[in-house]
Parts: sequence; C-alpha cells; structure tokens
Amino acid sequence: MEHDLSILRDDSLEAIRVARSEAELERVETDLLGRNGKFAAAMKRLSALSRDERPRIGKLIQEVRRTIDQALADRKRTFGTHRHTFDPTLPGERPVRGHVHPITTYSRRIIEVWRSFGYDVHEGPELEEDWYNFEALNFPKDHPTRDMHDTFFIKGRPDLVLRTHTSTVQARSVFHRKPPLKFVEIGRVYRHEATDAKHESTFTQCDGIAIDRHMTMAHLVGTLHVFFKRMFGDDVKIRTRPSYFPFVEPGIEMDLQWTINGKTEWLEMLGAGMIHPNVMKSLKLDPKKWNGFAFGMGFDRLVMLSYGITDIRMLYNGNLDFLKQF
Ligand code: FA5
Repeated sequence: MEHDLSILRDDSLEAIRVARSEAELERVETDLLGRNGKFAAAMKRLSALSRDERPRIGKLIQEVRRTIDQALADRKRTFGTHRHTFDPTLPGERPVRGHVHPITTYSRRIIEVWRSFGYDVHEGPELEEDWYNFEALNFPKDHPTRDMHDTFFIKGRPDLVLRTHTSTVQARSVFHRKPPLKFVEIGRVYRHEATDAKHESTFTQCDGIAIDRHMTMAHLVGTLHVFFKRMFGDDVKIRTRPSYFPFVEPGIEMDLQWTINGKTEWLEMLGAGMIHPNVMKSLKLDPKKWNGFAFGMGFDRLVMLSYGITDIRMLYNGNLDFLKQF
C-alpha cells in the first residue's frame, strides 16, 4: 500500500506539472480528487486494511493529499500569473479591422464631385424645427400638402420633428448668407411609412441648391445630367417628369435607367425644380432679383445603382456578411 501511495503521489505531481492549460489542470484535478478519482479509490482500500495498519496508512494518505493539494494550488497560480503578466516579446492580438459603410464611402465620393462643380457642403440637424422642415418650404400648418411627408414627432415638443428631407438645408443655410450661392447637404432623413425594396423609414438624401440671377430649368437639368455622367459614365440615361413639391415651381422628378436581374427599368432618383417665390420670401430674398433651383435625391438609390444592390433595407440592417463585400 505504501508503494502504491508513493506511485500515486509521483504520478499526480507529474500530471500536474505537465498540464498545459487551466482546463487541462482541471481535468487532472477531477481525475485525482473527484468522487470516482484515484484518491477516493485509495480511501476505499483503507477500509479493507487491518485496524493496526489503518492509522499509519491513513496518515500517509493525508500527507500525499496535502502534497497534491499544494502542487495543484501552485500550478493554478502560475496560470493565473501568466494571464496577468504583460510579456512585450509576445506578438500582439490584432484588432478586428472594419471599414466604412458603403453609404459613407459613397458620400465622400459624391462630395468630391459637387466640390469640383464649385458647390459648398453644409450640414443640418436631424432633429429639426418644424419651421425649417415644413413652414419655410411652403408647407403651411394644417395644409394637405403636409400629407406628402408623414414623420416622427417628439412628445411634448410640437415644434420639433425628425426631418423628412434634407431640403431643410435650403432655409437653414440660405437664411444667413448672401447670394449667389451653391451648396449640397448629405444626411439622414426619416419618414413614417411602409418599407419595401426601394423605401426605408430611415434613409439618406442629398439636397442641393443654387441661387443666382436668371437661373433656368436648363441649368438644373444640365447640372444634374453632368453629375450623373460623372457618377455613372457618359452614356447614363436620364428622364424627367413633371411633378409637384410645394417649395418649387415648376417641379420635376428625374429617373435613371438601370438594369437589374436582366431587366432594364427606370428608378426614381430625385425631386427638383425652380425655387418657389414664397420660399424666396421666407428666406428674405427678393424673388424679382434672385432665383434658383433645388433638388433632393435619394442617396441610397445611388448607392444601390452603383453596386447593384436590389434591396435598400440591406444598407441599414447591420448584416456584416453583406457589408463585408464592400
Ligand atoms: C423630397 O424629399 C424633396 N425634398 C425633394 C426636392 C428637393 C424636390 C428640392 C424639389 C426641390 P421625395 O419625397 O420625392 O422628395 O424624395 C426625394 C427622393 O428621395 C426620391 O426621389 C427617392 O429617390 C428618395 N426617397 C423618397 N422616399 C424614400 C424612402 N422611403 N426610402 C428611400 N428613398 C426614398
């Protein structure tokens, strides 16, 4: 029995010494000290010994047990210490590297194009005053034209809305500046409406405005056509349709041709028009002296067209498998 105990002790110490991880050490501990472990087996054998032998062997077993407990505790500590020690010679853990979202990549590209046309870039708040979002743009309070943009409201603050378009920049940026001026704004907008492959309730728009003397629809359509040529190449196909927006007169919509899943179709890209004289007056500009054009395009749709994305909702659902492709 003494011989068996000394073998058990030596084997145990060796197993503890060579354990290479905390998990492995735990397995060794269970194997030695668990309910069906080697120790329990030794204790069982103790009961089979004669009364005379029992105290001496019992003492030996306790000694072996203490030795093993101590060795386990020491080995555990070395793992613990290793974990908390900074070893400057070990290679570092590489942080996971991400990249910017396709909407961000694209807005940087678009901004470059508008800058090359001499346009400034402005920003406005997403939580906007009702006045800038609606009233200044000729959407009077309680007027049916407000039905065009259902939005999200703020409890207890009837003067604030989540902006429904980036056209807010027209009033915000023109108000404190003197024409002639040209600028664009890219940003998030919100609408309380059903979503589908081409509509989201949170999406991105790019608005632009140019105010000068003697501006015409030809300037507007020409500017947008050159812009789309720069984005998609000289043979890009555009078409315009008459449309209504309370803040322009006349108003148009512009579509771009795209081929998706083998089918060629028109995709509505933007609303635009000549700035309404009522808006000029809200901006404290004399409509007899100054005029201009404004446009507001669905930015996500540009991104969709460029990358051949068939569902706008992919751009906002945070699915990494999708985003990693860009
Ligand atoms: C407007 O938002 C006007 N502010 C545009 C404008 C600006 C007109 C300046 C005249 C002068 P509209 O609601 O049509 O218009 O939206 C403009 C573009 O945003 C659309 O052509 C479309 O490309 C995109 N868009 C509109 N609603 C959604 C939506 N729910 N999800 C994704 N894109 C949308």
